Amino acid sequence: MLKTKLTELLGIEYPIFQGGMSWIADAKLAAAVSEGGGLGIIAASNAPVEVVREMVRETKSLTDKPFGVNIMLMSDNAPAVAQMVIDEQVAVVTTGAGNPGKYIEGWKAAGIKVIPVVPTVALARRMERAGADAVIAEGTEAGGHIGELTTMALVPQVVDAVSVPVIAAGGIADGHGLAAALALGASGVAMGTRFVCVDECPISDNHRQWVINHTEKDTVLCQKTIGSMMRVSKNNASLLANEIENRGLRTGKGPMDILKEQMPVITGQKTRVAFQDGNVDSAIFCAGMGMGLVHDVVPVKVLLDRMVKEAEETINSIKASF
Ligand code: TUI
Repeated sequence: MLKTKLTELLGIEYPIFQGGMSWIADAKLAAAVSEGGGLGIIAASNAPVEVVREMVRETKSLTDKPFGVNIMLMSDNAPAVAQMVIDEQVAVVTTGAGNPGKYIEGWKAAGIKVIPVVPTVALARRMERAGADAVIAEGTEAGGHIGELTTMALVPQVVDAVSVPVIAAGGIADGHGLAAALALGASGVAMGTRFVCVDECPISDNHRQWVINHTEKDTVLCQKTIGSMMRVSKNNASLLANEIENRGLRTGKGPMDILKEQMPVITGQKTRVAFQDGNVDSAIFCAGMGMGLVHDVVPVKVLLDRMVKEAEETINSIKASF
């Protein structure tokens, strides 16, 4: 039994969130995570609002447990999705890639639990003041759009700065990571890369095998110099994107021109197709530094139970050493 401020706040069994992974986090994955005792999350990503609404309704048909919707604030769909989660009475909203301040009052009035991702202590403080129920402190080890601070440095400083529950993210993929996050004062964890390798993840086996076959050294930063740093898997596509970026910088191009030239390589549409056709070198894929901890594809329930058991064993063995 693992009870934290987070399990109490949301009425969930395990303090484990599935991240809002673009093109991956659909109704079936989110429902499986919530049914398994964690918090499943649908990624709104860049999808049309009606597609996201359908995912919400499908998730409700698959589980009675709470689940969340992740809103990517840089997406054009963000205002419409922000209203849709109110209309559909979604239990939890998480946000990424921006400041959700202007939406928080409306979500709170609708009884939604609001949990923004924060890459800094300052934003954590601002989000608490704006009414956030918890924050996800995401370190630079995470896949996708990231900040500069490591999970180890960020999480305890956010814990000290706010009184709402803190969820640790970035580089966490097993029970040791969960135990470590709790030791840092977090009330739970969020994971993306680990949830790629579960039976319920709706992408090709090729891609899952790529994650299993690669390690902590197989991620790379993209778009660092043009203001939108992302951690992605090191493959032909990300190496090409970085070549374009480096050449652009050498020849004095501005960020917008570099981005325009990179677009055919980095576009989300390519990633979406590649997740289905299994061509793992044809597009960029978000991946976190915890990749070397992922060794198998298992049902979500097996992953969650195993992780919590490993965290308990880890904590007990540390206790026994005193
Ligand atoms: O959002 C993520 N990870 C993501 S979003 C994404 S889609 C994308 N595609 C291309 C470029 C950028 C994104 C892929 N991965 N994680 C949560 C996260 N949020 N990480 C960092 C932040 C963040 C950054 C700045 C949150 C708030 C913020 O606020 C700035 C401000 O306005 O104060």
